[in-house]
Amino acid sequence: MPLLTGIQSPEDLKRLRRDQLPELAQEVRDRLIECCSITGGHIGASLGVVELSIALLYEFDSPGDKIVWDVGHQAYAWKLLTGRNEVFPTLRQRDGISGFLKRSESPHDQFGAGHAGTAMSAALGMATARDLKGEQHKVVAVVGDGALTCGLSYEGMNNAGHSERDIILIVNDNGMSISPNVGAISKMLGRIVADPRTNKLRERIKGVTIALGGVFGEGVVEFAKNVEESVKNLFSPGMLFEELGFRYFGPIDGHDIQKLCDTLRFVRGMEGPRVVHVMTQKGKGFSFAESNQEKWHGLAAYDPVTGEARKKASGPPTWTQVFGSGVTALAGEHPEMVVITAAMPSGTGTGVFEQKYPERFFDVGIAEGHAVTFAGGLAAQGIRPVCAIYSTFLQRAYDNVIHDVAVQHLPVIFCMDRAGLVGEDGQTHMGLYDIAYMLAVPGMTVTAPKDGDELIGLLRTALAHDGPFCTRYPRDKAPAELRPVSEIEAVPYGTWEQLRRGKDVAILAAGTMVFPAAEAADLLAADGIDCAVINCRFLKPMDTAMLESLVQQYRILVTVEEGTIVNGFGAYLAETLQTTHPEVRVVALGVPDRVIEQAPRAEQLDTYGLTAAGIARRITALQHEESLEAR
Ligand SMILES: Cc1ncc(C[n+]2csc(CCOP(=O)(O)OP(=O)(O)O)c2C)c(N)n1
Repeated sequence: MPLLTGIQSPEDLKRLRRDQLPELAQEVRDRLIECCSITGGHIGASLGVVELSIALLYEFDSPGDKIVWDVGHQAYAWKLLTGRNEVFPTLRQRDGISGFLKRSESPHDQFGAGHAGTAMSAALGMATARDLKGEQHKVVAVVGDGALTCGLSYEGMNNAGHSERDIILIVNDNGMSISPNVGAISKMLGRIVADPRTNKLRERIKGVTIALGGVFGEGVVEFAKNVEESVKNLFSPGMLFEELGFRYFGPIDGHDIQKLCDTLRFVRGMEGPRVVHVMTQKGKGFSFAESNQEKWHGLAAYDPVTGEARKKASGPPTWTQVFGSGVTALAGEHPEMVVITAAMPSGTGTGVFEQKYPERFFDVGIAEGHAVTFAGGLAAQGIRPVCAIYSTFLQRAYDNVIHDVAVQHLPVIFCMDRAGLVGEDGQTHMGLYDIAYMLAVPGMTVTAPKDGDELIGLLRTALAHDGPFCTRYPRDKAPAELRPVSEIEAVPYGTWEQLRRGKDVAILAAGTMVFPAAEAADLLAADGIDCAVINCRFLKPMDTAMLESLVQQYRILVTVEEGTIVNGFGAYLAETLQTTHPEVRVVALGVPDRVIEQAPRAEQLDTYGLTAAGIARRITALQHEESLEAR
């Protein structure tokens, strides 16, 4: 790869001749395909923006000019070309480079990202800072058409348009979110591209305006410009953007590197808010990724020759699969139930439900806040919505959860996938905060199943419950053999389950920590420490009867949860007991209060002591401490 290996920084890239850029693009693609075949990752999105990444670096001066990518999953080519080619094989590995954008990783990663929809707002913040400081540089936000389903993107555009600030929005339009993109904006973008007449007409009108200027002077030009505007608006693809105050350029073939360079150079030379609409193909240049764009959005390690996964799925189903098939089975018994996803039908396992009940399935786009309020509206009219949203993305909708659901005591069911440690996706995607944020919501029932059957049982409980209800499960296999859904009963509301009796310590475990806690008790028994183990499947409300009996028997209650230790289940229990039973000590085990780095999930669980051995170690140390104190 003679060209790519010579590029340590954008300066090296700029030294290439323009006619060498297609060759560089091919080398970048080859490198992406080769490296991701070992590490896995978001290959499809990144293959789609190879030319765009090169052109941006060729025509702008990063990092002086600020290029702000939205989400960051499509920035792998960007990484290769901004000094990270050599370390690229460490992508998504422990201590390796991030699969998203990280300011600490490179001065070219202007704004940390992982969640969609932030680029426009962050870029406007940077453009405003530039103007306040009297600096001169360009600011560019690169936003996918999927991210244009985020309300936040429009909040930023609304603020930027008509501001007269020098800011460029590049819309990377590949017609896809993770799944095919949804909604009116997506349809509008599709219409723009589908109609070549609009482009020709625009060009002609522009030509006439310029020609009139030459002949008749300023007044007529003004008039002609107004005519241009209104005729353009009649036919124009970019009407929405232009109404928002952006000058619209496009659509442009995002794989034609010469055209991209020409356009970016032209647009760079202008001022004010402007948008460049770039058409790309997800997975470009890799046949498997081109033909199944949803699967190749992001995936585990694969064989680059056959496109097959290197590691075949085996063993029990994932929690996601259990949820997807369970919720589909339950829908037969509950005609009033609907399912909502925010652009994640495959990720949340709800694609199966969509196939069976298309009219009861709603993909609302990357719009978690809207998803929740939409669910509130449905629930207010007697429909039973199930919102399937990753723990990390539901953070976006916290006010909607409180204001639009909980305050009105509406029976919306939140199913939070990827709750807990998420492995290689890293910092931005950790599902570590939902226990804390959901416990704080008045009237919210907060639950966590220990296995697949219990997840179905809790869904049954949720459907029978009059009020907001949430449950959580991780990015992992679901333990236990699954019984047929029809045989699984509802979990009695607000109850815990005592799995083991013991005289020394009671371990109160939540969700994924129940089985490790039970195994820890076995390990501890061999060392003469006798532990009770409680499955606290209801974190709120707690099983007060069982809790009362526990505090009569134990001086130490050890809670274990796969979530931040700050304001988690342990903290909630400690607060509950501090006045009624000050003699009882609550020791909370969980994830420490820090940003958690990428690594395989099993390693992360081990690092934070959330394994049988880790729990046993902590309890042994605790017993030792207690016996020293007692002396
Ligand atoms: C707030 C939020 N919700 C969901 C996601 C999951 N997600 C990652 S990429 C993506 C699709 C983004 O589509 P687009 O912006 O068009 O980029 P593309 O992948 O097509 O390049 C989604 C839904 C996310 N990153 N952030």
